[in-house]
Amino acid sequence: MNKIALITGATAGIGEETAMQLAGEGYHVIITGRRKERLKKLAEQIKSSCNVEVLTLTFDIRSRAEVDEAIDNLPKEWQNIELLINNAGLAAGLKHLQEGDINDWEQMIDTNVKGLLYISRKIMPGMVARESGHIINVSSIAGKEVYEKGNVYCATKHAVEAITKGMRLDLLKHGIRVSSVSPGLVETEFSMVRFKGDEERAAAVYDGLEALRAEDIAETIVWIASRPPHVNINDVLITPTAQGNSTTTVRK
Ligand code: NDP
Ligand code: 8X3
Repeated sequence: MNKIALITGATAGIGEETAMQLAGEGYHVIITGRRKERLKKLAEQIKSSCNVEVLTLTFDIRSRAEVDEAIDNLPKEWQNIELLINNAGLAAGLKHLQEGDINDWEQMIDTNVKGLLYISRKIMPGMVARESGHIINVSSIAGKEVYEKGNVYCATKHAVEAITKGMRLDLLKHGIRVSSVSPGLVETEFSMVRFKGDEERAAAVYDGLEALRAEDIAETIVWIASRPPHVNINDVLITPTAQGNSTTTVRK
């Protein structure tokens, strides 16, 4: 029987590629995000190339009510989610704390921390009841290091690291695996979002080095998910070869 995976933030970048690769591995996929048209397009793409079912759920993960409604109304055949990929997230702005935009801070905390918790809280009880499941959180090198002006984004990813460890301990006795993947620079829409559509500034982030691609992270997620049941990959830190750390050591 095909397993079910739910991927948050599947309208772009790492989440979109992960949904495609998991579908390629035979998972029925629930793809989520705010942009309905993109979800529809991805669903069509997956259905045309993989013999799996796809369900789209459009919601803003910052809204507890929207998350609850989406998960509470899952059709019966979609309720046994085996794999949860907590990927939806963003960086908004890059400023010294003393000049930071508080709306940006709230957006990052609400999405990267509270949103991840909202959806996990809805899905974990089913996994516990079935004594089966795997949660993979997309953290970041920013969850391990702090770089100048990265302050609040780094704080949210440090929180993801703590939540991942907490989940692992709390779910241990139920046989549920909890992992995280922590990427360095990946060329997605991430920097366009961070710099609010400033294409030049976004492109400059990846200029002169070969960044990771969404595929690289998706492959890692698929690998983590496909280990034998007695193996839990706790964390994979993955950077471009040209990136030493998340601060200034980028070889160009
Ligand atoms: P993208 O901007 O390409 O994709 C982000 C995804 O998150 C989109 O599908 C977006 O969907 C979704 N999302 C954002 N806000 C919300 C929201 N409020 N509600 C629901 N979905 C939301 O970025 P990436 O693919 O790069 O990022 C994916 C994850 O990887 C993030 O958690 C990011 O922090 C992390 N990461 C990225 C790195 C990078 O260098 N790119 C490095 C390390 C970690 P929509 O807008 O349709 O709602
Ligand atoms: C994204 C990686 O280093 O640009 O999480 O913050 S970084």
